[in-house]
Amino acid sequence: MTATNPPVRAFPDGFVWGSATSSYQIEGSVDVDGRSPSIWDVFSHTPGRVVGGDTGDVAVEHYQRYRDDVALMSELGLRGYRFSIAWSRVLPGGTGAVNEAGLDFYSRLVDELLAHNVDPLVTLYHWDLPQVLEEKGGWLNRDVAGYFAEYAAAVAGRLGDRVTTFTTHNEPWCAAYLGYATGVHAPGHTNNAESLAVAHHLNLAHGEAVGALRDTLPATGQVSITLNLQNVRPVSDSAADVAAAAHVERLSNDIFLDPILRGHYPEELIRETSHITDWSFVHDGDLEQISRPIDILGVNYYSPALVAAPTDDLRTRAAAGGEWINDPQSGDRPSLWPGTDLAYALPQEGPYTAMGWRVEADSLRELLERVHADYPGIPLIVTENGAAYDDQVGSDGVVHDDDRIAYFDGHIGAILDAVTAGVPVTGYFAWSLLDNFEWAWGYSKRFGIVHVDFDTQQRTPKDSAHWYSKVIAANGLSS
Ligand code: IFM
Repeated sequence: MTATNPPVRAFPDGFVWGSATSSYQIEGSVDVDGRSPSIWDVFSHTPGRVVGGDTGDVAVEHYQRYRDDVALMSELGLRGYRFSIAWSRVLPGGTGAVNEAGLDFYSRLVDELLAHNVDPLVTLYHWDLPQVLEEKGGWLNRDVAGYFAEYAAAVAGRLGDRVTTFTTHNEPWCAAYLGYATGVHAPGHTNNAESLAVAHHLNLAHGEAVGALRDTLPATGQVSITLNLQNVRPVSDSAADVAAAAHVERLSNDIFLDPILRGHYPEELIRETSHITDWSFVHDGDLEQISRPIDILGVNYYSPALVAAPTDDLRTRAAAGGEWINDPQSGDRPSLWPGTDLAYALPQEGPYTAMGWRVEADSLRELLERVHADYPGIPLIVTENGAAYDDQVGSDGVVHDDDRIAYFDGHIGAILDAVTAGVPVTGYFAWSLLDNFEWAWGYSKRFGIVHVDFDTQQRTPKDSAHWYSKVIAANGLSS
């Protein structure tokens, strides 16, 4: 009798398997080769902002160790690597003179990736605005949109001969709401009206950058944006709960999707937030800029959201600080969103990751199918998905992270279900390649498929990395 391999639930040929990181979370070397500080340098150095007082000063030394990190990607068989560029390395003044030494680093990184047959995907903005621009008003200053386009052109001019896919923003939701409403991210403002203006200026910056990228890139260049879309569900099918979920959906998803893919903001959203802002930050012509066509939409997904209409009981609990419309990025800390008077996010049942986020893989299928139904015609790519767990290094020196493997297995299976149902998903990027600086959580949360000893900087692939290698090699899951 001959042994047969177990059948594989295969993905379409050409499906891209990769992993993702971002500049401030991994690079370190914050004051070399002309880099100027970003808002995250300032924020992380402000006492009380980051757990343990952690900063990205050293991070995981990727700036120095990038060659070894690329070799590791190659050993694991990754076909794609999604990374972000630090704006303040390229334009230390935020605008104006280009710092060639900063661009050189990314050029070397791209060459190294290509030499190892790993396809680079560049994200231009993963939250590290140059501090000099914060001093000019940051994302509240609409001129920053133009500076962003200038920066996009500089990067595309240097890397566009070798990089095909450029993403403007990563998760503008976080930059707007966590940065300006809840204040748990840089620059730490807590002003609801500001967060909506910032969401618009981020959209505008995206649109202006799309124009700059199209002008600079060869015709084969692909332009995208990555959104952390929320799969929002009402807690019951009562009209009030359904309306509350629809409100959160508009505030979380449609505020980006509609202007970018349909050329307008939802009228209900403007009405529902009229007690906060008059939306006068939207100028004539902005929506034409914002809705310039893109080639692909990046979707980041971690956990579903459960929403209820306000009740006296919820109001009381929220007033006690426990039950704001919370954001899935800030774990169990209460947070405030514009329009909290219309809907509340409820705690959900487990299982949970170490972030306190509910694990529910099928919710990703649901989300992908819904986005495709609502916005047909644009291919999707899952640019982040993954889980933090309280990893323990075993006596053999390795992390046996079965919980993370189960998370990936479930979510990759959910993507395959969506693909089978006809959703055009072209790739998957595990978050994250390396344990790294998890923003306000510092180094206390580990998302990597590769363990990093933060004292020695030693990298050790976890079991999930080896498992993922097999998925890549098989182009699918063993059933
Ligand atoms: O680490 C972050 C990443 O920077 C953006 N998306 C979510 C991840 C986990 O919180």
